[in-house]
Amino acid sequence: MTHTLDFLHEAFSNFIEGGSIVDVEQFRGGHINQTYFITHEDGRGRRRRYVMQNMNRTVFPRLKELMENVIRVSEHMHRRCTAQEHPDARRGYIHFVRARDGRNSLDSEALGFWRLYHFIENAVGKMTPSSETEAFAAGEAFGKFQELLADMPPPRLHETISRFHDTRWRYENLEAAAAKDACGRLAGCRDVLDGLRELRDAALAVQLAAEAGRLPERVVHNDAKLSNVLLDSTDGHAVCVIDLDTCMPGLSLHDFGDLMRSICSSEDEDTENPGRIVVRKDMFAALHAGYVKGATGMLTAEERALLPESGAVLTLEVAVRFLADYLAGDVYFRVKHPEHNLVRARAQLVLARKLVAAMPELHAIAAEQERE
Ligand code: GN1
Ligand code: MG
Repeated sequence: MTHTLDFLHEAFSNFIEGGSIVDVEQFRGGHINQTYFITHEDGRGRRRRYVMQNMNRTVFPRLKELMENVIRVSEHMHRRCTAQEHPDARRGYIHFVRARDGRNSLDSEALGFWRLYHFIENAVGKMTPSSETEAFAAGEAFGKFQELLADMPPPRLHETISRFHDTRWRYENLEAAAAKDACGRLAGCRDVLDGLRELRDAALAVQLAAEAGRLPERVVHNDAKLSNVLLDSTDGHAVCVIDLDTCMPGLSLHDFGDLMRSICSSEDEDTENPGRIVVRKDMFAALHAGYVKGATGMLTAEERALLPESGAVLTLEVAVRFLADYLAGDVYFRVKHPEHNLVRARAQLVLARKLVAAMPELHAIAAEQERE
């Protein structure tokens, strides 16, 4: 475990008084924060599970603003789910637990920055979908998520990480990291760097449309991979969109593109065998249908026209970020071994190439659904 049990007990006791912690499990997913599942038993023998997270201050320098955003988003989701008499409303939003001093998190010099929320029972996050039903459910959940947030009252959400989906800037950072070659790793990854350079035009498709004023700003999730929507363990329906840390003003296509990246690939994000990657067109069809249904008429014709392209855009953007981090010495994404970021970048580059090659077919699928 990254933190000692004593340390975790102390952090937890800032939120919940009394009772005892009966189990702690570290969550192995996520590239940024440290996440623990805590089972607590209160004085009357009642057990409850919580998620306790230690937030990464380097990646999220504006944690106070981040917490304001996620609480506003989850409260708005709660209101909208309740108003719509959503059948599973109780599990449809993240329920944060306030610290005992009334704040929404614990910010301590000694312990770090922590937050706590209720564990959502009987639901799972998946890396790759097992069926078209799951792809549809995930698409619908994120479409609905964007639609539910469309009437969020002002003010605009804080931009907690600036230039998060500024693809051109991500490329500039990669070039700067390659020029610096801080760890002497460039020689071992030139093929990936060249491959990413070749696809730069495809990577800029969404940004250019936005800069031309053709895409509306919306409140979006910005990290809409499949594992960030929990699916019911019994029947697979989408229960809750989680990991709201990057919820910010952005483009609908940023979410759809990330969904494509995680759902339309036959392999994991960090596969060591990128040659095996196949673009799952069946999954794309299900995802596209679910997303458009969930967004219930909110999307403009220009947004809909770029949905297929957004998958390659987001895949390239994250590949560029993985490679830049590899060159800089793994300072941003958590890695399991020294070559991990390079493995991720290579896999995502291969996926992007295959998405670009499949573009005519993806457009044909989307067009057919538009006609129905
Ligand atoms: C990071 O930590 P996680 O897995 O939720 C990253 C995303 C990337 C993703 C790649 C704040 O998200 O932007 O798309 O890894 N989050 C941040 O899997 O940079
Ligand atoms: Mg995230």
